[in-house]
Amino acid sequence: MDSVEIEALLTEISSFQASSAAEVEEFRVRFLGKKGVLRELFAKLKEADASSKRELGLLINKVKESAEQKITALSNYGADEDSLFEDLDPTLPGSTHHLGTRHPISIVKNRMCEIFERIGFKISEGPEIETDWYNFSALNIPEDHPARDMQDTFFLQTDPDILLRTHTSPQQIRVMESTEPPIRIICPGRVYRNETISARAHCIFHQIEGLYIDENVSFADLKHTLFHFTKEMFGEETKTRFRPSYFPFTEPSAEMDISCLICKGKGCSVCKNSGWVEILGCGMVDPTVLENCKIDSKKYAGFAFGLGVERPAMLTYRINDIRLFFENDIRFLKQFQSA
Ligand code: 2NM
Repeated sequence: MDSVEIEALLTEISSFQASSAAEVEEFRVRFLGKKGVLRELFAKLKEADASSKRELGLLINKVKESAEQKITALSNYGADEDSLFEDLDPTLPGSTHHLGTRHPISIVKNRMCEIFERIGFKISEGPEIETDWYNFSALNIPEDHPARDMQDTFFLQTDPDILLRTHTSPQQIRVMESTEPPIRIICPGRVYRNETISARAHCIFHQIEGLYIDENVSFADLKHTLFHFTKEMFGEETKTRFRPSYFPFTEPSAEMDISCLICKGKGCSVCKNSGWVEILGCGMVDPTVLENCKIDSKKYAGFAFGLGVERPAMLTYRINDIRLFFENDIRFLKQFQSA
């Protein structure tokens, strides 16, 4: 017996394949059986020269291990196959896959975006961490405006030029800076305000803001666009009204109310008995803002609007506490089964 013969056995073992349990058994008997190859090898080892005993012993052990491993591998495979057929009941119903649910804020945000996309607006998303210029200065918000207060905005402590955006309009500034009109965009996203958290207010919420810039854009275009949105979003029978308002970045400015979805305008606790619910702010983009973005305000005009996602979502799904949106309680989330 020499190491060449043993190497040949090792090759035989590693290349062995079986197509039935009987063949595996035959292999087992050949190598590990009472009169098997290994018995024989160990017997011969006793007679080997003292000088080569150690080396041969190691090789024979290797043969034993690889034969055992091969049998384990093949018999596992065989057993799996057998039990697969034994245990399989083809009359059982198939296993169902549990689908996740979309977050109600995403459902409502997507519906809002889709309404505007259908009339030619493109979606544009930007960073949540912004600079003073994009969030405030470019939007004509003065140095002493209360929104710039530490109480209202989250600033980076070591650099007050860096902040969490308080609206998505900074993205509209970026687009205006880099795009020649016409511009028709919707900017959805998460925004941050340093509010005391309650059932009605949270320090995180979601907004979509719209912007339309071209030659001869008028307030009538703004109203028609928002009327169309309201009817698509809340139903054909929903009424709208405009109230004059003020924003530093638009002139003139307005807020838009819709007839209360809960009481259909009759008066209830949600609309505080007024029959109306405020849903958005809007106006004609102030020429100062256009010029800040190097857009010629003599040639171009535009309208803009901003609306929150949480309030319409609360009205749609009859949710009375805004905090539910941010707790990720599975019992809340799994109620929003959608395709
Ligand atoms: C609002 C209300 C009114 C607005 C203005 C702009 C921009 F970038 F064009 F100046 N974006 N969004 C705007 C106008 C937002 O939210 C209540």
